Amino acid sequence: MPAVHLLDYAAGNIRSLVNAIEKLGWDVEWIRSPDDVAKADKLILPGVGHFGHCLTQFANAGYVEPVKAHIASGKPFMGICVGIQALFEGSDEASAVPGLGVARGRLERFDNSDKSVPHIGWNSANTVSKGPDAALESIYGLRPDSKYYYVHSYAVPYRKGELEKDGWTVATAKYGNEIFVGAIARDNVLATQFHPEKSGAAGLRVLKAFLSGNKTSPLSAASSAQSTRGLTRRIIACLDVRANDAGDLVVTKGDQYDVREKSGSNAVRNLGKPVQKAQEYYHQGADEVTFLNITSFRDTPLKDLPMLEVLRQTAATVFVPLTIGGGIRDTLDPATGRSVPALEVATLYFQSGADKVSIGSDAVTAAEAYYASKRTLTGKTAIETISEAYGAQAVVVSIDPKRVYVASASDTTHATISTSLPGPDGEAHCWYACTSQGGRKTHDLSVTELVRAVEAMGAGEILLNCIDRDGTNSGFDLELIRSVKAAVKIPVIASSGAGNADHFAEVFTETNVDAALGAGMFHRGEWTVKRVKEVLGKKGLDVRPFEDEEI
Ligand code: 1PR
Repeated sequence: MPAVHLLDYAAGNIRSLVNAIEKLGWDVEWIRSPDDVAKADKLILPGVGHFGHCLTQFANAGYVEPVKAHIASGKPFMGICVGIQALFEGSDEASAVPGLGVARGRLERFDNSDKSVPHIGWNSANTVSKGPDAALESIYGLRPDSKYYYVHSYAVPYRKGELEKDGWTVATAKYGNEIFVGAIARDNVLATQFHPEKSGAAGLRVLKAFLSGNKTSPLSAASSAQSTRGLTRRIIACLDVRANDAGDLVVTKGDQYDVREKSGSNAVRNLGKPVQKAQEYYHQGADEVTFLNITSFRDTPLKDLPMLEVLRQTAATVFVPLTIGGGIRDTLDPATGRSVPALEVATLYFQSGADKVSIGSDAVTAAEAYYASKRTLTGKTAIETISEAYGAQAVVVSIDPKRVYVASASDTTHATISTSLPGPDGEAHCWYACTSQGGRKTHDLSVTELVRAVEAMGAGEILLNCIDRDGTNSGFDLELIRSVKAAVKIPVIASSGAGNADHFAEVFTETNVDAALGAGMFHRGEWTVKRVKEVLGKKGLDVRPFEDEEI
């Protein structure tokens, strides 16, 4: 098998990149010291997380000159995410840390006054160039009508002509009103701000073009039509997973968190095998897949080796972002009695192929401690340690709120909303209480307090469930979603209650939520992700175009 060299300088979680390269039939060889760089023919510089941490590690390990020499030698070079950022002169994320200066420009933080930051999701990489005979060509397989997966808070603002003046071909994307650099290419260099390894067929095509040295290829007139240049509406398929009574891991789904059959057997509802289901949703066009290991609050996930295997098999075949939740907290290894920090548990998940981890119960405990200590950040919580090590984009907080009705706002110390869905006794006000342990324990902490605390701790995204709506097929709780969106700047995923495509359309038009998630309607085969997206497209909502070609 041909080989590509990957530079290993401890820059976050790159398991997904290795999976994608192997899927394309290439071997990965690691560069673990500066002397190894000269051995590489094709070199990839990955990197996830914080510019300052990555570039400092990179420089301290002695890679700056050997990598510059590789680029200058004309041998193929690809930078991904922090790998493209490294090529520029610097970043506002760590102003004192220099980049390699191969390309002119600096990274700036996205303006969050009108949109969520980080920028997470599927966006464009628009570029069309003309070949020698004026025919349209795609650069490294990039197509203007495709969408690619981005996750970052800093980007190089696009200023027309500046990079082009130095010979770069530039692919751009638009977030809100900001146009930024999505990818650049010149001679032997290709670099992408998006993650090709997590961008489905469109991304694998780019990676393959780099690996096989196909810098340009003909572009059909249809593919050269620029898609709407913004972020698309993200649809996430969620798999609640647990062991059934026979001990096998199954995808399950209940209503209001009760996953047992209501009649007869009282068995755990079995809706399929986790890996197979995840693959199905990937091929239907799901923008992300989330696994929630719903009983791991009882046991440590260190005992859950089958779950890690599920993740491994899924990550080797599913090339969109994978999130895993359940049991991410400081824990005890039952085999040795050793205490294992949450960061280590998360690392186990990342090494098995997760791109993000989702923290539930532990976030509630951490938020309570945060308020009890007058908003002190200890740096020791699961959210803080994982966010510090892997970047905020890798930390999702999953919330399981429940409505608490009150007759009047003065009946509680919590901030209430006036609701259009009155309570059982006609109560016109409510607040949302956080729960933990799969809804078993209710806390005197409101969902808005929780999200503000976890945003301060460094969470990158909120997965907003709703116990009242879970499994009801009655649509998302728009009032809950609006109140959480108003409280934080990080992206929010709406969850619980989706029963048809119109519910997705409703949540995207009636709120400014960033993504929406469905479970039961997909598991029961009532809807495919593809059909949901078709309906959204017809309603004028921008979704990622369906691409399922074998690469
Ligand atoms: O607390 O860190 O160990 O994480 C446990 C995780 O498991 C939490 O994210 C929690 O939300 C989840 N969980 C625990 N018990 C259940 C249960 O159902 N008994 N599932 C559970 C949460 C909610 C969503 C569901 C949506 C959409 N399920 O995952 O998929 O409600 O469903 P729908 O579209 O069918 O309405 P920790």
